[in-house]
Amino acid sequence: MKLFTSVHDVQNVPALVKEALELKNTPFAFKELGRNKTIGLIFLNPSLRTRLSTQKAALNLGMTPIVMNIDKEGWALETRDGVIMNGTTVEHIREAAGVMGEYCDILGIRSFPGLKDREEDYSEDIFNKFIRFSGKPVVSLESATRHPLQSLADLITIEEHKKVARPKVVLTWAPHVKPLPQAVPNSFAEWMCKAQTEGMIDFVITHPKGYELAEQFTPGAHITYNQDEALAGAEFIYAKNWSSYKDYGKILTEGDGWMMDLEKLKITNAAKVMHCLPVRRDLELGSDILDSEHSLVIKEAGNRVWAAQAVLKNILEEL
Ligand code: SN0
Repeated sequence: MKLFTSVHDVQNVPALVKEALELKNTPFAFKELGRNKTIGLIFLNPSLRTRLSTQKAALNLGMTPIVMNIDKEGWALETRDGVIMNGTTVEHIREAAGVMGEYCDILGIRSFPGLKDREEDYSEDIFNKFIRFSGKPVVSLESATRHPLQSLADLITIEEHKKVARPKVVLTWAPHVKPLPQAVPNSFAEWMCKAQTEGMIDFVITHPKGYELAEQFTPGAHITYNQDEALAGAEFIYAKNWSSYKDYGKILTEGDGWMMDLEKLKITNAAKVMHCLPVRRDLELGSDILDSEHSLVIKEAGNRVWAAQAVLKNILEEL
């Protein structure tokens, strides 16, 4: 693997899931693989799980992780080309990424969308510039449109906890007070659609009208505005808020009645409930679920280590 920005960078998804679960059993089996190799983890936005789990994955493989919150600690970054830098930005991404490539063997980048200009966000301009100007393998730690390490951890978690051969997995929109990116649901949908074609799961998406995801992320998914229809008989529920893609970056409804709670689980097949975290209790997801046996959120976050470790192992093997 030379790049990890989406499910399309993975040749064999079931094999990668299996490899991650094997690493979970033998975390230090490849501790020589990353010796004398450096990974730079560059954050333009906040992080808890991604930052800690990717550092831990790198350490398990014998790598040296170096971390920078470039939004707070770095020079103000210019990402546009062809501008005279006589304003507030101090350093161009061409030099910044180039220098990072000198120090690191692998780079991880986190960069959220602006949620103002859809074309700009969906062009993944910042990400593509880091890839181009660093000249090193880049791992997405969440980009404007995707969060593939999260989605891989989600699939690992489903594989680990499933009680039937082909569970029904439901992505359900959740209420929120802030407009959030589509990155997590886009990416989850893309990975689950792939898992569906591999025969691992059946996949359903439910959301209020106006919250349709970009079609490129949902090939073969069953999509319904009727949440009850989606929840009926489900084995895994993935709750997540996102802002509108059509009416870009907007909140269209307060989402009354869309929050998952224990009552809503009655029509499922004793579903396990997932969320990428951070979660706003009793706004996005009921605390009655979060504090119950139905919740997988902590185990899911734990699996972020094995997702990152499987990806880094594959990249290290091709360095
Ligand atoms: C991010 C998102 O993409 O939805 C990161 C998820 C891993 N979540 C947030 O920004 C939550 C912000 C909030 O105020 O709840």
